[in-house]
Amino acid sequence: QVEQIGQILPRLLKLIDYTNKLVRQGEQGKIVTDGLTITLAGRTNVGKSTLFNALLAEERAIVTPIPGTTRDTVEEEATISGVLFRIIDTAGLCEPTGQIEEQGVKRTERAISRADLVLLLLDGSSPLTSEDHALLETNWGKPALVVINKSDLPCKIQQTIPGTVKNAYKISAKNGEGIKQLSHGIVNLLLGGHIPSKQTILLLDVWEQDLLLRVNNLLNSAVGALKNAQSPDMVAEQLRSAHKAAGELQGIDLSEDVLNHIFARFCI
Ligand SMILES: Nc1nc2c(ncn2[C@@H]2O[C@H](COP(=O)(O)OP(=O)(O)OP(=O)(O)O)[C@@H](O)[C@H]2O)c(=O)[nH]1
Ligand SMILES: [Mg+2]
Repeated sequence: QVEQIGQILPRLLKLIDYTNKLVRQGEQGKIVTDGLTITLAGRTNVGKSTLFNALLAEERAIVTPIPGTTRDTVEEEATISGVLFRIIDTAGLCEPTGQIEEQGVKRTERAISRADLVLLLLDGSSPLTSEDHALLETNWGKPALVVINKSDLPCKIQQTIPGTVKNAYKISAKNGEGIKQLSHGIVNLLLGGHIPSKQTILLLDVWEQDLLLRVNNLLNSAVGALKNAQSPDMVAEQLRSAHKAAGELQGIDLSEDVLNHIFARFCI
């Protein structure tokens, strides 16, 4: 038995490696088809809409020096470094003073909850306000980057940014300075620098993705059970389920008879 377990374990670990790779390729496939969502957040007047336009390379959102210009979320698609992104410009996060602001803040919060990445914008040309501080202390529960805008003006904020998000990019949304570095930073953070290509992706539907994750989980459980010297029956049951799910994934309906036949020869 010990000898057989010794043989099974490396093969299972190899299979887990393989399914891990397929899961990653499936995630990349989802990114290619669905894109990733970036939400621009920050207090009013920091330059969210200007950055939004710069990322889209078009004058889509209204930009004015008047705080509170953007009242509603505005959403557009853009390709950054060959990756499809959905970028959402939002109403500045502030203490709402009326019904419009209240609705705007609610929509901003919804846009943040949908985001794969939050870009928290600060205005580097004026000292941090209590609103900036509150936003810097926010736990977004997802990847976030701090972007210090208006680098074309004299800097009025400390180099070391307080709060939970450590990576800060200096840009001028108005003249384009630092936008390239920011784009690289975004792709690095979300994709580990790997641009999904046709050769490295796997297009799976939700059902297939589910099955693949099930195979992966069951194989991991089987390995855990083997390592903890749990009953061979338990290991066999997990492997049997993993095999069945892998069969389904390939469109093969493995009936009980077929499984019994396979597992009759497969003794642990
Ligand atoms: N000098 C300078 N001004 C900028 C820059 N980015 C934005 N601005 C100016 O800052 C003001 C506010 O810009 P917006 O893009 O409207 O700011 P916002 O964060 O969308 O503001 P709200 O919609 O009110 O929340 C405008 O006058 C912009 O021209 C920049 O990089 N440099
Ligand atoms: Mg705006």
